[in-house]
Amino acid sequence: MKTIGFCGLPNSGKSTLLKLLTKTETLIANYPFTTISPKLARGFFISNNLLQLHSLTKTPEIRPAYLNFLDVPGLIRGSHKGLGLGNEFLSYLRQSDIILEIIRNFKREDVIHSEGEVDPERDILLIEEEILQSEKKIIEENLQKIKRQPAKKDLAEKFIFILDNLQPFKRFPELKKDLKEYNLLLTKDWFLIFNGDLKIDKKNFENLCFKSIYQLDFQFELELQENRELQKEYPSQVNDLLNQIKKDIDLIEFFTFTDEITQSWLIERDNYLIKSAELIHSDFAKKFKSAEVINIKQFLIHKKNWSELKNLGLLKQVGRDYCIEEGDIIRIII
Ligand SMILES: Nc1nc2c(ncn2[C@@H]2O[C@H](COP(=O)(O)OP(=O)(O)OP(=O)(O)O)[C@@H](O)[C@H]2O)c(=O)[nH]1
Ligand SMILES: [Mg+2]
Repeated sequence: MKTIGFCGLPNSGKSTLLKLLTKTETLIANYPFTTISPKLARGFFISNNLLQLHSLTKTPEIRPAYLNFLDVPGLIRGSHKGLGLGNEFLSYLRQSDIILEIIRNFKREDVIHSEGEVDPERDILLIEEEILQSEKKIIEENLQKIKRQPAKKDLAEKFIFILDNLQPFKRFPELKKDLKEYNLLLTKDWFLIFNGDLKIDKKNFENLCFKSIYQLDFQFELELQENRELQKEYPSQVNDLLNQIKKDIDLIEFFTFTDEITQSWLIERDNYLIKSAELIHSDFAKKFKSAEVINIKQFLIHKKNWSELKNLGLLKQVGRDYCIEEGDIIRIII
């Protein structure tokens, strides 16, 4: 499952977002470096489709798909040189598949900003500078190690290409596969979220390196989660955010159900059915014979059980290289 790592300055709201998305208890406080070790938690993705499907299957258990979120200590000026919890922080972040940069966009006197005033643009530049310096160091060290190995010539060329083209907000997603074992932050997909209620024009940040830019008032959402009265007036935007992230990282949702469990899954778009079989159970992939598929839209229209749908010829019989579509309900035959 994909892991989304949070990158941001201290007190930008990383742990607050983790709590919002994953509903796990975590230490949130108005002083820098509240978080001193990484924390991984699951953000469950409870879609309307899953709930509607469950209302028909009525299984005792419902198990939603999830994304992993990784909260890490804050980054500060000089992190790449090891200041604060710098190096550690960056190595944790490298373990994530995707980076979500969190930028403070709220004023609060009692919450210290490590740079003084609230200034999103300055913070984005600062984080970028730290990331660039840190990546440069890692690439140079690795290049040094492999320089005299003729077998690693290709790899060395790739490192040199990055060093030659290094500039703020430049990313190298095309090298992600070739440099996989190095887990470089510069080959990952980056997303940005502004936390708070101050006015901001997202358009000003569109041409940097972020695949999508979001905005949410974390503190307000947290209060909303705990206050039923407030919920009547203001619908929460947390689920919308999860949905948007899912879409932007190009995942699709599919479903399975047995007599016991109704379950949703997230998988990368354009994947073969056999990949989903692996995800569900490694045995399913090994013993795979064929599969029956119906899209949830049709399932909700007909409201019939599986064998009735089969008799009516509404189930598609597919093989291992069927390409899974958003909303497919799948039954694997082994
Ligand atoms: N007003 C306001 N306060 C917020 C918001 N988000 C977070 N805070 C407050 O800011 C403080 C820091 O939030 P955290 O989530 O702990 O920040 P962090 O980025 O995890 O900080 P470190 O772990 O120190 O790196 C807490 O007191 C939060 O209540 C917001 O949207 N608005
Ligand atoms: Mg924290």
